[in-house]
Order: sequence, then structure tokens, then C-alpha cells
Amino acid sequence: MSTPPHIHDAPAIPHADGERPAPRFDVDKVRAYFPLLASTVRGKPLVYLDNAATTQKPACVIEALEEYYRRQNANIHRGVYQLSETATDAYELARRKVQKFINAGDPAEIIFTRGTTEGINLVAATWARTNLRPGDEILISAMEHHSNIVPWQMVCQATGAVLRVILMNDAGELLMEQFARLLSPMTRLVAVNHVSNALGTVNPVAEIIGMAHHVGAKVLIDGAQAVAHRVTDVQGLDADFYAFSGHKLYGPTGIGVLYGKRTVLEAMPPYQGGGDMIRTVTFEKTVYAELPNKFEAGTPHISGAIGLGAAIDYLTGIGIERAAAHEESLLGYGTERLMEVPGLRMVGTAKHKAGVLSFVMEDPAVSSLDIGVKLDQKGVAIRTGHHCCQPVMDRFAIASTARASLAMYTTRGEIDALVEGLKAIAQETAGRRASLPGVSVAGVAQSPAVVSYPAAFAASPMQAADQLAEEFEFLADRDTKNDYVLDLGRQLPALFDMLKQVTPRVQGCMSEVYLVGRATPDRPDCLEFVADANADIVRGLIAVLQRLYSGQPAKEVLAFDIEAFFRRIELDQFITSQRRNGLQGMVGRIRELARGIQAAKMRP
Ligand code: C6P
Repeated sequence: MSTPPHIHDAPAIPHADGERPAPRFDVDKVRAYFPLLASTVRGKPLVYLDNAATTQKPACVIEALEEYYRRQNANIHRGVYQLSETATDAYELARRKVQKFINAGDPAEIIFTRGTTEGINLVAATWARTNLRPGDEILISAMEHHSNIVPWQMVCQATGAVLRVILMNDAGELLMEQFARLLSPMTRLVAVNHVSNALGTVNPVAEIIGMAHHVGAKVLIDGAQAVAHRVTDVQGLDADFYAFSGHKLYGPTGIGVLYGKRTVLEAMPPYQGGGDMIRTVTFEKTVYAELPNKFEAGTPHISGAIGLGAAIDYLTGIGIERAAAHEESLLGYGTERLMEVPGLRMVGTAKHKAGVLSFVMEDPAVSSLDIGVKLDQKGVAIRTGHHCCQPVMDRFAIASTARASLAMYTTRGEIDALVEGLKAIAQETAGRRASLPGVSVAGVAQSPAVVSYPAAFAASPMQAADQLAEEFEFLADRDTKNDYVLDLGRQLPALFDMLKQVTPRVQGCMSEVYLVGRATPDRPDCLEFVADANADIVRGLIAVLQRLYSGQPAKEVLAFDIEAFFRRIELDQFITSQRRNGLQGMVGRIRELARGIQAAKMRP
């Protein structure tokens, strides 16, 4: 397998003590080892800034997977033949690499899982369900990922335990005094993240663990966003559990790790039953295997573990401290440069932060969804939405953020591309909003006294669909289709603020969507509706739905096969599955209205 070139040949810079030279961190050489980073998107170089969602993979990880399937593939822990032993050795070697990487005391304390989510669920389903009684308390923080909230809610439902929340300040820092007040002999578990994926806050986990242990509670650390960006020392921290995912650590998807202290793991019942987690089975009784097998039922993700081992070798070879220092300098640079974007507000301004830049654009207001879509057109990949942290969004009274997240291969040039892209979006939006009648520069619609509902665009939804499909046929590629939908949206009256006051938000959409409909006054079997959203692309989709449905008989609205229409205009080509969900949400609301009209018609 190829050795990453830059690990050995990076030019040395003198070490501070003048003795050991520390190799210079050469980001270009690092990048050259990640094949996907050299790709282009829409003819532009890919600027990948969604590393908190998943990192790209170095060549050695890709090669390790290939090598395994080409030369080592066999089931593990089962065969007496050589190939099975080779695969078993490689899998167990990966476990030892993880052990060393996070400084666990014993390889048996490393349980391979599918990822952070499964690691947390394992603890919830085993330790928590057997140890918690009604009235016991689980403390989580206000900045947890849903993966570190929902499993505990499920545990509370099953055991009668109570979930309590450590609050945070406006910067996104935990209120440690409030945490201290929450702690009591009733506290049985504290589960917090090491680094927040939505805010970038680095939490004082050593302090948290010490305080929790003081009242006899166990502590689970969600290390999903930490392990790739700082040195992890589970013994130094004295964590009882530490969970993370391989794919955020330059390794494959579908593999993760749950670290647990041996004594704690030994006292826990198994998670799942099946092959490889037993010592003996009779119909009367099963004796479980020793650690770690007790928690690894069934054939595991063998190649994933081996790939993760390769990722760890790679990161260790680079030097995680050097990678972290590079990211920290980028974080400072990025934070400063983002301030140049008019109307941009950072969400998450903690003193101790890792490489996450979460923000909203407020003046001119641009929805996070539009930011993501427009940056994508420039080849810049960021994440938008609630980042699986809806309570964080509620805490900051926002629906979503745009988030750029860094990795060791991120460059200043990429940050510059992000900032230039955002500046262009701000400028374009301000210009367009200023020229819209009835809409202030801040994007606030003047409430119209009377809303005018659009009349039917065609004789039936089918005929409207034919017309639309014909228009789409003339559009050559996904970009022109996208632009066309945006253009349709621009013609939609701006009703956002007014609708927001009178109707709840349509569920399931990434942006805020409000929709109001009624039976047409002079044709009570027909449906008409108005809607608006805070994202331009969604406004375009609303315009499409209005052309299909508004003014049409409820019966025909319900009979119309919208999925067939979406296939016909090849919607998948230019609408991502995320936006498809939102579209389904709107269609669902329209169909609900149509059903109401139908039901009213049936009533005597
Ligand atoms: N955060 C993000 O874009 P899994 O899906 O099991 O690998 O990781 C879940 C998870 C748990 N905790 C934290 C702090 C996380 O950030 C994540 C994953 C991704 O922010 C996907 S939602």
C-alpha cells in the first residue's frame, strides 16, 4: 500500500527547543492525498466545507478497503483457515489502533459500532435501561445533537427517569454554575458532546466529568466532532463512555467506536443477541462472550474497521496537533473574514471553538437554504438547516443556520471562495429586494389588505402539468431548470410576514413555508391557495404548485399524480432529496385542504 508521501518528505522547520525539527504542515500536499478534493462541481473546483457532516477520505483509506476486498476478505473470529485469520488479525489490529489513538487502557474497551448514534443507543439500551429507576436524572446539554437527546428521552419513557438540560449562554457556552446546581445524588448520567456540531463550542468535558463523578454519576461524551480535531485521551478525561464515528475521522462510513471503561462494560447486559457475542448457547441458557465481542453481535463491518485503522495511521502520521493548529488558524481567519459579509451574524461565538462556522444572513435576509443552493452553484459545499440540533435553533430563535466546517485539508483560498460567494449573494439579494414593489430591503412584505388568490392557470391540473412540462423540456440542464424555478418564484407576491402571523409553518420543509388555502368563493368545490417561504428556491416551487393546483376542483387535485409529474420534468435532476421532502410537505398541506373541501361537499 502506498505511504502518504508528505508524511515523510515534508520540509522540516526548526522545533522551538532547537533539537527536534517539526515537519512543516503542508496543506497542499495533504490535499493531494485526498482524490475527491481535486474534483470539480459545475465546472468549478470543489470547495468542500461540510466536514462536520463527513470528511473526505485519503488514498490510504480507499486503498485499505480495496486491499481488504481484493486480498483479505473472509469472515472473522470463525474460520480456522488462514484467510479468516488474516482478516481477524487485521480487524483486531484496527481495534488496537483505536485504543492507542484515544488512549484507552485495554483493546477490550473498544466496541466497534456503526457510528456515534449507535454507540449512544447502545449505552441507552443496556446501561441506562438496567440501571435507571423512576426519578433518577439524566443530564444532557442544550447543544446536543438529536442522537444525544432522543435515546435518553426513550430511556426516560421506559424507566421513569427524568431528563434535565444544562443551559447555555448567548455565545453557546454551557452555564457551568447551573450545571453544578443540577447535579445531585439523583443524577445518574451526564451525556454531553465534546464539540458542538451546530456551534463549534468546545465543552470543558474534563471539568464536567469531574463534577459528575463527584455525585456518583456516569458520563458519556459524544466525541463525534472532536476526535478528528484534537488529541483524545479517554483515560486522562476519566470518561465512562466516549462515542464517535469513523466517517468524521477521514475513515469509512458505517463504522464507529464506543469506548467504555472495562468495569462498566462488564457489568452491562449485551446490546443485541446473535452470532459472535456468545460463549455457549443451549435452548435453556446462553453464556455471553467476553468483552468486546459481547457487544458486537453478528458479522461486523470488517472493512470499515480496517479502513478506520488506516485513517488513524494517516492522521497520526501527519500529527493531530499539527492538523489541529492548522484548523485553529483557519478558524480565526474564517471568523474574521466572514465579518466582511454585510448582514452576516455568527451563531456560536464561544471562546473555545473548533472549526465550525455557523451563521445567518439577516440584512438582506437570505434563508440558509438559499445560501446553500447559491453557494453550490459556485462549487462551494456547506451544510444548511438545523444540523440535527433543533433545540439549539430554538435557543437562538432561528430556524436554521448555514454552516461551514473545516478539516485539516481546508485552505485559506477555500475560505476566501466562501466569503466571496456570500458577498455576491448579499449584493444580489439587496439589489433584487430593493427593486421589488411592496417589499422593503429587509425583505419584509407590506401586509396587503386583501390577499388575491390566483385563478386557475389551465382547465385542469393535467393541462397545467402539460404546459409546465413543455416549458421544462426547453431547458437544457439542471442549472437552467433551477434558474427557471427561481424566476417563477420572483413573480410570486411577497406575503411571508403576513402569512406567518395567520398560519402555522408547513412541517417538513428546510426553510420556513406558510400556506393558506380555502374553497373558491364562487366555485366551492375548487381549491385556491397562497403561500410564501423565506427561501427563493422554495418560492419557485410554490409557484409551480400554484400553477398545477390553485383554482382547480378538489377532486382533481386529489386525483392528480404529482409524482408522475415530478418524474416527467425530471425534478430529481435539479432538486435535492432534502428539498424534495419540503416539497412533499407542501403537497401534503394542499391535499389536506382538498380533502377538507371534499368532506365539506359530502356533508348534508
Ligand atoms: N453530525 C453534522 O452534519 P452519526 O450520524 O452517528 O455518524 O453521528 C451523529 C452525530 C452525533 N453527535 C454529533 C455531535 C454529531 O455532529 C453527529 C453527526 C452531522 O453535524 C450529521 S447530522
